[in-house]
Amino acid sequence: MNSPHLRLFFALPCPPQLAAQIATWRDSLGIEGQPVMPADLHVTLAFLGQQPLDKLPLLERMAAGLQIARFHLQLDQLQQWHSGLLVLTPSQPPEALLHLQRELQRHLLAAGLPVDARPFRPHLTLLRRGHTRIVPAEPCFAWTAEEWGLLASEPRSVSSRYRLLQAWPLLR
Ligand code: 2AM
Repeated sequence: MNSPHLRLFFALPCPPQLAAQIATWRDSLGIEGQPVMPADLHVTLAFLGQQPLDKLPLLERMAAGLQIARFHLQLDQLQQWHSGLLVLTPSQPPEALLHLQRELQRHLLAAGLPVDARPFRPHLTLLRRGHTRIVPAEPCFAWTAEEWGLLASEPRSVSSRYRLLQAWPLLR
């Protein structure tokens, strides 16, 4: 019998107050598509795909061992990517964010877990299957990243929802 699996990824979950502001702004743009719910807004650090539940203790131990300083993230660009993905990105990703992603990737590789070979392009997905030419916009969302976490992506009738399994603080 197959063991139970979860579709896992590490991410920076967007703080609720900022997520509400971003979602209100996104909705005001009037772009058709499948909006990501405010509670699901995040920046992915590493996507692991389907993993057996018994990998969770290893992943949690690995994450708990990473000591990374908190950082400020300025989401200041609105971009349209492949297949109607509308995203917010930082024009200047902070070094601590890049460091966190690199360290995570290094530990995942060492543990024989899958890593994405493509360059890291930090982004927060606002909308999927968007129908628009890009609208002129000058977003300016300041985010102090104080924690990161392991999330499970769970299929729902319309789109996936994301469940935070565990979070780890970024250091002061
Ligand atoms: P996206 O926002 O650009 O779609 C959960 O699916 C999160 O993991 C999403 O933020 C998604 O990015 C990201 N992700 C990265 N690689 C993925 C992949 N191969 N399949 C699905 N999601 C992926």
